[in-house]
Amino acid sequence: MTENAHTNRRTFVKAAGAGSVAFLAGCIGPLSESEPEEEPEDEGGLNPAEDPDIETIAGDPTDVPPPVDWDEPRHHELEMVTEEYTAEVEPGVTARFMTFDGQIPGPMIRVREGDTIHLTFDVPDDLNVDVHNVDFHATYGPGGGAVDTTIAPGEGPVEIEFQTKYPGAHIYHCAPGAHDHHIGTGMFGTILVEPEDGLPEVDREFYFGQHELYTDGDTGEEGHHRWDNAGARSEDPTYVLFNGEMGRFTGDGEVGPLHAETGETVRVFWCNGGPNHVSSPHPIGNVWTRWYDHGDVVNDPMKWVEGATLGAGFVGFGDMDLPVPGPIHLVDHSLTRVVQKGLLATIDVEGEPDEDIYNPDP
Ligand SMILES: [Cu+2]
Repeated sequence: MTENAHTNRRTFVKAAGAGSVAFLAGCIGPLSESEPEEEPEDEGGLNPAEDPDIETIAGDPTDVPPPVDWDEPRHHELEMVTEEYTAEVEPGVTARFMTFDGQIPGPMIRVREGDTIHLTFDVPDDLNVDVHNVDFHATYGPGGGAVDTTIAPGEGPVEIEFQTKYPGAHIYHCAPGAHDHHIGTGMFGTILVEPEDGLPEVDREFYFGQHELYTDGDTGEEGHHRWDNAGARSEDPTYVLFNGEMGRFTGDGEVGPLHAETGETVRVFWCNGGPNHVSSPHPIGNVWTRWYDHGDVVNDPMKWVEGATLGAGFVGFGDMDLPVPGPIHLVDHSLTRVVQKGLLATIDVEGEPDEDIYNPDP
């Protein structure tokens, strides 16, 4: 995508004809043309972990486009490519992921109310085995664009154009029929449509995608995990993750905690891909000074709330003040998902203590 709407994506292919598979994307439609994955047979264990074909599937939470700085409607060229990869969920555990642009969540898109987006969408046959599309909750139109972007590998690219008529933080996701499989393994992201007057300024912004991974293995069981339709039907995920990888942004993780400083204000975009579970976003050791419930940027945000309910398939976001140092743990307060299924990220706040506010040794 050009201009400020989107940050750092790859190279893409030129436009061609449109896909023709019609269905009720955005609702429950008929199954995609690809075969549903077979139910795994219980043979007493998983296959060995596979060699990952990407270093990580996790998007960088600091990779957030800058705030809108224009005050007239603008045109954006947006290019999106779907990419399927085997990657590690945690050491010794691999799974097959489906993504927009090779990362979970898909890249954050940031535009202004009234802007126009020209999307070129492709499903290259060397990176995909399944049919994909994209449903933007930020636009009017059949399936949010999914009806006209549905293509099999090698069939594209396709193009659509849409206007962002209403503001808010919205999700985009794949909706091919097997919505749950494609979203659960990574095909979702955020499109933020800023209101005409913009949003309050903050010092740092972070972007996370929560999702459920349903597999034929147990949590932590070494080997290659395959998508499990039975687990999805009972809505009993093996993992609940930020960005497709367990603990990547914690004290134990590959990257470690994210950084902020006392005195700053930070914003967290929380994209709950689902596909099924309502989230209860909470910052342990802090509070949402402002919480933009379900991405509502028109009404006054909620104030000083410890958490909120965030439906599956929606985006909320919150701002925090950082008066004292220490870790802030981002959790879904349905805490089994945190302590047993992998959902945790940490922001380490560094700076001077304020013992009037918090004194660890009075
Ligand atoms: Cu898909």
